[in-house]
Amino acid sequence: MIRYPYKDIEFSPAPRPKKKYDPDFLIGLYRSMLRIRMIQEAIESRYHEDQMKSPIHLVIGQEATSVGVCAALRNTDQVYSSHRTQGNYLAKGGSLKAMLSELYCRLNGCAGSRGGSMHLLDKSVGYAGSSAIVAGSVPVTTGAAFSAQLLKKDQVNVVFFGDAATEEGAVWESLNFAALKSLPVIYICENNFYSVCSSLEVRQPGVDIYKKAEAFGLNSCRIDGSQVLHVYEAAREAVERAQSGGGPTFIESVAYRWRGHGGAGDDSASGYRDPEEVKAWQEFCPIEGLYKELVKQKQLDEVRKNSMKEEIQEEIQEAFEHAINSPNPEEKDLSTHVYSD
Ligand SMILES: Cc1ncc(C[n+]2csc(CCOP(=O)(O)OP(=O)(O)O)c2C)c(N)n1
Repeated sequence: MIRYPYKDIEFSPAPRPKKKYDPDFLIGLYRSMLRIRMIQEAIESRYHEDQMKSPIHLVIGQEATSVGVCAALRNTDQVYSSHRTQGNYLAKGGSLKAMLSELYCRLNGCAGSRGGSMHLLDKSVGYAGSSAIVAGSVPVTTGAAFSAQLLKKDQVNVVFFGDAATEEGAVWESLNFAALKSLPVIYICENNFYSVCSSLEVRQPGVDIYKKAEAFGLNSCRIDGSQVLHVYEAAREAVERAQSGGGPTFIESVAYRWRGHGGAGDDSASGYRDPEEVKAWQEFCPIEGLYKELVKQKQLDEVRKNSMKEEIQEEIQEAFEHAINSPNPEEKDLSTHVYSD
């Protein structure tokens, strides 16, 4: 079966983008998505060198969800995530140098070389952490939201996870508790239709994910995750709800994963999805889509785009050099951060 873009997918009445935004804001969204894409491509192009001693899960195709959500957050709001964490981390402002050092397992990596790509964190920007355990961060974020509520902290707590996480009981227990206590938490389900290489319809009966969340008493919506402004508006409304004591929100953001589940390149040749399907979804590029819109509005052109790309390229080059030239952990570091009674 080929899952053609948007066939049989209905979006719920979610908040619509406004007619007018500040041009700098829009260009900022574009740049942020472009930067994530270029970082992902740079990692991918060097992965075969086998110097990054970490599994990677690229987010190419899914950038708009990270960027749209994080644009609605403040530095003090806390974000948690899953194995596919790089886009979320970068969009929240996580340090690129520290992320690349982590991928190269260097001592100055953001998790001190202990975590690799699936365990990124940068507390200085409110990126509280990510976990390789599918759905693992969902109860943790729910607990953080409960703590924020009890301590009367003005803090919104957000967790990103994939569609397969909704096959774990921990998600539904969390949603139940969050709705019961009206917690300041936002659940972002990045639905890319696949769990490694199992398609959604062989894993779940045909009930829309966001409707299940609705049944637990949460404000829920399904949005087009390749349209950054749709994502931003849904997140903004959810943030306002959380801040005003209105409780949790569940956002199902549909966006296709262009690369394989893990590692570099596409893995469609293994037969679990048709390359034609991948090609069809690539027609709906979140970055190209916004670029065309901004050109139409005369807010961006080829020259500015190219100079943006050059600037980002320089930053990436510098960050790779920093990571590669950083010290490796030594034997004496083995027990640092290890606690036992
Ligand atoms: C509890 C648990 N079960 C299984 C795995 C193995 N595993 C790693 S990623 C993954 C698929 C996750 O799919 P999804 O949550 O939809 O996220 P995506 O990879 O599509 O972004 C699985 C089953 C795991 N890491 N943790």
